[in-house]
Amino acid sequence: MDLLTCHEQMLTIRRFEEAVERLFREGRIGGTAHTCIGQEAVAVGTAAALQPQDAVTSTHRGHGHFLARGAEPGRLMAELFGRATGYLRGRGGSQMMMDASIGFYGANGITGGSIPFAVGLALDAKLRGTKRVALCFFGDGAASQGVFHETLNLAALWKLPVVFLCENNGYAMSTTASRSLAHPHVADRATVYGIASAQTDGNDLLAVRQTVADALDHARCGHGPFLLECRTYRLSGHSRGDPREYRARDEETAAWQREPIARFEAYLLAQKLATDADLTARHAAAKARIEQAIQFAEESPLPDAASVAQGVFA
Ligand SMILES: Cc1ncc(C[n+]2csc(CCOP(=O)(O)OP(=O)(O)O)c2C)c(N)n1
Ligand SMILES: [Mg+2]
Repeated sequence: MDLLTCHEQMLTIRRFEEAVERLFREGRIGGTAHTCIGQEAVAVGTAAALQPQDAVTSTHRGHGHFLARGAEPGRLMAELFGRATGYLRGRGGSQMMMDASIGFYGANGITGGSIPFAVGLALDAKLRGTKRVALCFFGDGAASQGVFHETLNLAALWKLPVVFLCENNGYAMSTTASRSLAHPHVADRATVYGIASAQTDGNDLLAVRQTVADALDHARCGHGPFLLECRTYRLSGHSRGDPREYRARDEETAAWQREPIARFEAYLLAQKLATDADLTARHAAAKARIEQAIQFAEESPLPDAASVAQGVFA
């Protein structure tokens, strides 16, 4: 993925997430969703480093992961609207979305729930002798779930090709990472399992892309799992309608100064890869893409009532 495509993808994600928050406020979509405003560089930097055959598992906050991996905004929006054209024909919504054909093995509403899926995918890759690496996203909150330790242990023991990518956005719902992590660096937990690890600035797209590429290479070459911590900030509320009473507006204002898109744009301008006029046009194009996605979703049919039992295995 070239640098301008990375920029385009980050803008698509930002505008998508802003639209999702607005559509909830307006009562046009139901259920719930967790947006990733401020975390776009983690999703896109990672996608830029992945190879097409690689497998990704995601979290409850996965729209950015999915879009960066190649999901169509219209079909994802249609899923949130519960329409038949959505990725899961409108049955899954935000926390179930998946498309294995683009190597995206699902979001997950269970905190830490997708970590063992990635280990299963990595075991499959190892047994079949493919060059696939599985990468799982999870949060700082999920890092203290028991399943994280159980799977790290097995993955290390079996030397599986898996990258554990902790998106440390500083919060698990209203709890700050400083109140839930005994030691501030999740990456250091790799030591007890004897696996490789790194930390990087998750708001720096180029740093994420490079560190993820190194982690993937490590796993692909047979050196076993890699634990990578990307430090970022969740500018969004936890989920829709979160009044964010647990943190000061000053903290958010300071975090907005470090947000990844403006930061990457400063780089593009400094490197003369884009002009101010280019950036303005790119912002307008991203807005139009998301408006089209909403229109596609709203004009799509609801699932046919006769299909209600399809995909029900109970
Ligand atoms: C097993 C389980 N426990 C609790 C919850 C409720 N819950 C939903 S999101 C969340 C916080 C997760 O925090 P983190 O892993 O840091 O991800 P983030 O929301 O910051 O992206 C919690 C506790 C859940 N969904 N599943
Ligand atoms: Mg978190």
